[in-house]
Amino acid sequence: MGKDFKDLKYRIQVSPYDCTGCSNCVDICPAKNKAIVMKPIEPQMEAQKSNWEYALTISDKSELTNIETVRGSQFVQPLFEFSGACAGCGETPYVKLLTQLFGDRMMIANATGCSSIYGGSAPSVPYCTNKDGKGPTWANSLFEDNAEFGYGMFLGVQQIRSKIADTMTELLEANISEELKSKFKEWIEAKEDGKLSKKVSLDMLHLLEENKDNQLVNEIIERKDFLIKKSFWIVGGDGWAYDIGFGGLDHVIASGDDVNILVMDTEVYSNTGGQSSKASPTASIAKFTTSGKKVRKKDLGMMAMSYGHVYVAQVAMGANQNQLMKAVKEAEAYKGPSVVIAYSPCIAHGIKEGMGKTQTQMKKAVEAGYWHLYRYNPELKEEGKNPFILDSKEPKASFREFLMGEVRYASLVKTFPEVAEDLFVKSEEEAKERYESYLRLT
Ligand SMILES: Cc1ncc(C[n+]2csc(CCOP(=O)(O)OP(=O)(O)O)c2C)c(N)n1
Ligand code: SF4
Ligand code: SF4
Repeated sequence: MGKDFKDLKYRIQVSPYDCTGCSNCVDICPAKNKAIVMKPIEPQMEAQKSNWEYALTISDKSELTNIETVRGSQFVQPLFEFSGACAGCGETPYVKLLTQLFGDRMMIANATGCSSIYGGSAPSVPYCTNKDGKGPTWANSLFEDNAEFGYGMFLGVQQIRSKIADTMTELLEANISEELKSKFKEWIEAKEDGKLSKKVSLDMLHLLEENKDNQLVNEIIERKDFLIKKSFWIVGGDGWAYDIGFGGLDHVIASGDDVNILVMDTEVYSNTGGQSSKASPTASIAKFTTSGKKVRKKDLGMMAMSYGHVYVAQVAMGANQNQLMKAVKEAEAYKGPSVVIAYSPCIAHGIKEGMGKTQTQMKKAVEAGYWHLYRYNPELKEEGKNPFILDSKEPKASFREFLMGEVRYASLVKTFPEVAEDLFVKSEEEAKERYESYLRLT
């Protein structure tokens, strides 16, 4: 288990009540002899019941390790669990990871789409709290204004936190304990740093209580939920980000403010049954483009990069977990707007090998040059370095084979054979052009 977990035992315990049976965990288990295997639900339901209940009594041990690694992050309690998404959904693992890294100080603005439905189907919600009662703040807005909605949340919190800073500055001249004054100074310094503001804020709480006779200290106590820097995440699908909510997304990234945007790109409007969006690539079949899409996929990342001040990354969990980890950490730490575009296989793709292979399908997409991994970090520019890092290797696998592995492409051969070949060639050429355009930035 490594030095950090010395003398401890490790077990992966699946919840028999909530496992959807997608089989991705088994598919991607890297051990030679799989550490986890699929078995029929009966009699596992009965057999695993008491194991699961016991597992729930075990305390979180994540403080023993560095949680900002792929391995370490998975020891943290997810604050998003057991959603109602389809088995094997490519979107949900990204949301889960975000809550493991930032969940206790996260504010989420969720665009309408699959993520708002599996994220909040009343009366149950998959978002939960940790042992300290902390968890993500979550709200869903309209499909057309989610970026603005999230930005409003950001501005509101920013206003409250500036008020706290003003009150602390005023209190530096008041008759309160010197210890509290020095904590105020520390907080003002650490205010915009997620980890540091958490530490200083927690250390300050008992001092605030001890000085609560002071009216201004009381005003800070009233706003204590805002002492820790929030991690703002504006999330949604490609229909929202590339299409109907794009104007708002553009407005928000142009602001230069510190918000993070996660676009889960299923390349269709998934929640309403798979309509074509501006993220759908050439030749793909979707509703409104049943004879294959004639126009190329929009390059949202490139558009965001054109500002120069926006952190942009394209990721695919199943293709490179380390790159995803780096991108998410960098995006969150960056003091301006960040856009992370995450490839998300979906039932709408008709993956021939099934939804148990969604993680593997992401890997195939990258190896075939269908999807590209990169990070654009404006901070590197300030250090005199190239801000663009292409994380994908030169594609070597067959592009056509990748397309033929999904019904959204393969069925075009049967339904519109006269256009299929030309559209497949066009799609491949466009993907190559896209790769070359990234290569030129390196
Ligand atoms: C203005 C508006 N148009 C249409 C809809 C209907 N609608 C709800 S979710 C959705 C699709 C969402 O697609 P996407 O953003 O790609 O997210 P996904 O479901 O793929 O995660 C649509 C069209 C709506 N809610 N509001
Ligand atoms: S990855 Fe799929 S099969 Fe494995 S535990 Fe999770 S839901 Fe169950
Ligand atoms: S329709 Fe697609 S994006 Fe929506 S929950 Fe199912 S697999 Fe996930």
